[in-house]
Amino acid sequence: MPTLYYAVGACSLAPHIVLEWIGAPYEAVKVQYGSPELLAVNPAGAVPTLREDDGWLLTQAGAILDYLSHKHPEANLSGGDSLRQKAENHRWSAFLTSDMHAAFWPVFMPYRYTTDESEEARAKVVAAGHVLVHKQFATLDKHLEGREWILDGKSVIDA
Ligand SMILES: N[C@@H](CCC(=O)N[C@@H](CS)C(=O)NCC(=O)O)C(=O)O
Repeated sequence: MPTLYYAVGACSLAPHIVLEWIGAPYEAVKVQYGSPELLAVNPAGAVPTLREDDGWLLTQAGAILDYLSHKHPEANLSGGDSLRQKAENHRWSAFLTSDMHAAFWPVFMPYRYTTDESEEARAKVVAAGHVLVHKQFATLDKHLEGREWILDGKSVIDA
């Protein structure tokens, strides 16, 4: 049974949703960022991290989502197997796990983006983050116009 290491309000929600969609047994372990328990399975101290029964560990949300969709083809969550459908999967996975995800960091962790500890400096970093987040959602909104799912049918990318 796979184990998903997750944190509340984090991007680990995506593989968590996919594990629920798949419906096969799994264990969810709630962790704190950078805790010894998490560092033991992921040197970055970050979630999501997936552990298989034999001890094999997989990090990076995009890789975990791709792995789960191929491990459970019966769930039909890959977004299609043609060359272009796979390319679209990679495109949106990269967009969401890099462009979109990174846009949120200045909003949630502004102290990582300035050495100025004043409230004013941090507020400016948060404001810059909001601009980035709006930009990324505008790209996603435009793509979703007239579509129900990001790829061809419900897929791990929607999670
Ligand atoms: N590129 C990684 C990023 C993972 C990541 O940064 N996750 C956040 C939660 S949304 C985290 O655990 N952060 C802990 C930290 O930065 O200390 C992925 O896509 O899985």
